[in-house]
Amino acid sequence: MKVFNKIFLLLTAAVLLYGCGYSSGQEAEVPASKDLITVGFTQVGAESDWRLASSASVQKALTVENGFNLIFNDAQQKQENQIKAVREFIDQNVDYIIIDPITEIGWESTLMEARDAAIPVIIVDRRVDVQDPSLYTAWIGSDFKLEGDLACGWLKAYLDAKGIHGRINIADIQGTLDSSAQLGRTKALEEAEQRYPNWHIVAKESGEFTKAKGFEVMEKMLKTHRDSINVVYCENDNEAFGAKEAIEKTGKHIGTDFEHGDIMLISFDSTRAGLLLTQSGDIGTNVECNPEYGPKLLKMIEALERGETLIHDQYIDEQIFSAEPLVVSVWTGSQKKKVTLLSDEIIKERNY
Ligand code: GZL
Repeated sequence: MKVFNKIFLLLTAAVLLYGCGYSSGQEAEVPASKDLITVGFTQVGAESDWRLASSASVQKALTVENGFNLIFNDAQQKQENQIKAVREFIDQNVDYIIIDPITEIGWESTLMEARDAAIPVIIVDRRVDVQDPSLYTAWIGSDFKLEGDLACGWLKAYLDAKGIHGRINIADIQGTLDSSAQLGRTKALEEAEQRYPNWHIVAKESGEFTKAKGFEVMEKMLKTHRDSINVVYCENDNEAFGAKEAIEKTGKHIGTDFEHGDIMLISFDSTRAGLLLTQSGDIGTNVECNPEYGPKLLKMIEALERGETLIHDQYIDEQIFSAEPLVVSVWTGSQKKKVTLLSDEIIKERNY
């Protein structure tokens, strides 16, 4: 713990205690001046249900009770805000910096500044694209290309099982451009289009991982492509919620009966609301993107405090969900993954 932090914390505790009305003479439990680990965390923003769950997971884990002083920064989906926050963390001489990078590029100099200040950096969820990976101590996140391969593998298996071999027109509502999640999920769809001659991506635009933008982009796509869209590949649930509203506004039906003009949604994140739409059949398949990083980050920092070395890159485990019994497993081109058939219990357990 840096001296600055100790003084800062004791002053903060004193202000908080006074402000919390401990003037009643009640001996307050001043947080033991135990050596709290100060962590600066710059989060992408609050753009989606997934993001809110990711923030809650970290805030629930890195608590004073667990020995942490968490400084949380919401970058509001602007990389310049994240870079500014990292520099402030460095000025405050925090013990660790955690970054969930909005986009992969543009991190070299900021990470060098943290290294020069001898502050370990952990990258979480999305990735940074830097020449020298030793600029950060560890990364833990999702395999976004695999997520996309799972979604495309499921669609292929479903179409085959239904005997649908004709032209399939796909609209891709992408995530935040240049984010790892968008890059991986889009790449998987583009590769699938190359692999399957009857698949055609007829529209592609960023819905910025939000419901509002998803609605706007879907409306525009429907105006341009009218009845020719069969599948909408939504790169997260909030976009799917917006797309569903836009489709239903035109009077079109969401489902898998393409011959009669149905439009099928595919989505990512597997939030509770997303899984409910998957259970109802509005979303054909929903690929999980696990936001529960808090406990893992806590363990990683505790290991570093013990002087241990971390595995540099760790993937977080994720599933693929559907309510469609026709597809029991998916071949992604490199691995076979069992499809989790949705149940009320699974949805009840989903807390975000
Ligand atoms: C993926 C994460 C994405 C989610 C979106 O790990 O970065 O960002 O899929 C979120 O919901 O906005």
